[in-house]
Amino acid sequence: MRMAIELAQRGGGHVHPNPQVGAVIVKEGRVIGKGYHRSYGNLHAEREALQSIPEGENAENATVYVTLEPCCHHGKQPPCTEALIQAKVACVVIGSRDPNPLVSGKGIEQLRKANITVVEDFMKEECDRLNPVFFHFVKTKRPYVTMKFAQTADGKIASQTGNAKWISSEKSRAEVQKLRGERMAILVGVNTVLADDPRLNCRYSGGRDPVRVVLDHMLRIPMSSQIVRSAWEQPTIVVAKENADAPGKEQKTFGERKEALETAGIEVLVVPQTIVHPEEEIQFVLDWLGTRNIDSILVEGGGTVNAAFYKAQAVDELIIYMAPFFLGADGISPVASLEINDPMMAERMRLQSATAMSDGDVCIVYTKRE
Ligand code: AOF
Ligand code: ZN
Repeated sequence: MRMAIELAQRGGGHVHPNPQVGAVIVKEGRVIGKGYHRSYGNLHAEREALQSIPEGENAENATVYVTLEPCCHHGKQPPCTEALIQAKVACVVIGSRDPNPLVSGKGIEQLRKANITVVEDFMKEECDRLNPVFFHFVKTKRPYVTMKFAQTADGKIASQTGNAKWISSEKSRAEVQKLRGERMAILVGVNTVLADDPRLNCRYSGGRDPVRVVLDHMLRIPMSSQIVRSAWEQPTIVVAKENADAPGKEQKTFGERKEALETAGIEVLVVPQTIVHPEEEIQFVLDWLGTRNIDSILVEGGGTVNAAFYKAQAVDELIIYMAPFFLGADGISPVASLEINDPMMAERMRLQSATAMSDGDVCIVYTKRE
């Protein structure tokens, strides 16, 4: 199964929105076939493994280790259960269950009906870790939320002047670019756009640019910002609030600003007035993104947005790059006010990994406790 997991990982970044899956076929104590799901729409792991068996050998009476319950439906590919039954394997050892309602449990049932021994939940936790986004999205129809920030060892993301450059090391920053390519969308608040004028693309070779989502109640995003200027090349959604009106010098009405953004290639989602709390709004936006088949988002703050996501209990994964220096009490915190008086009341996350990066940085990954 460990070998199957390693194989599955090779599909990372290529199979989305399908899961990463690996399969290994063992007969008389020898591995005779190996396969993994290589790219979206292509052969599933089980058929890849069956096809890899050398001539003169076959899978009759073999044991198949597969990281995910074999599918039993016709999608872009024919059912894997059929291939396994036809090959006359004796036993199938499964890691994760497939939450896809078209499969869930039915794949196992079909194999058992064909007198194949099925072992379930084998190294389930390790296998589940291959596909957090897939599992989450199939079950909830909402994107898997990864929040990420780079902070100092005393928990600050910028100096008091707002300078957030050069907190984390080069290697840490390269990892973030890679992550942007792996998530379908990236979300920030308009204050981040006003402060940094980011492009929010993926500058990792081979990675694709995420859809950009900007939370911007009053449509304050400047027409001259990099995001607006590149909206035709990289899909962009601006989330506004019904009847929110902008202060300031700009004389244009909300409707006029909305139209100008739409003309520039931006989709404007207007949150209805009936939604009052920021937490409710987060849930509304996540539901809406889900209907657009956006299965994953990377939340890159700032503090107000981070606080709203945390309060809404909408953070599925938290990635912190911690750098080995202080900025002190006058530095800026990654999360705006949460009004938590009793630490016992705060939602605690589960440590998944802590990895040493370069130049003294540590990458910490937390996941939501279910
Ligand atoms: C497997 N092995 O390698 C994968 C599976 O459209 P299709 O035919 O590619 O089907 C996609 C669904 O099949 C996917 O949502 C998941 O339930 C299952 N993926 N199953 O047995 C694989 N990639
Ligand atoms: Zn399949």
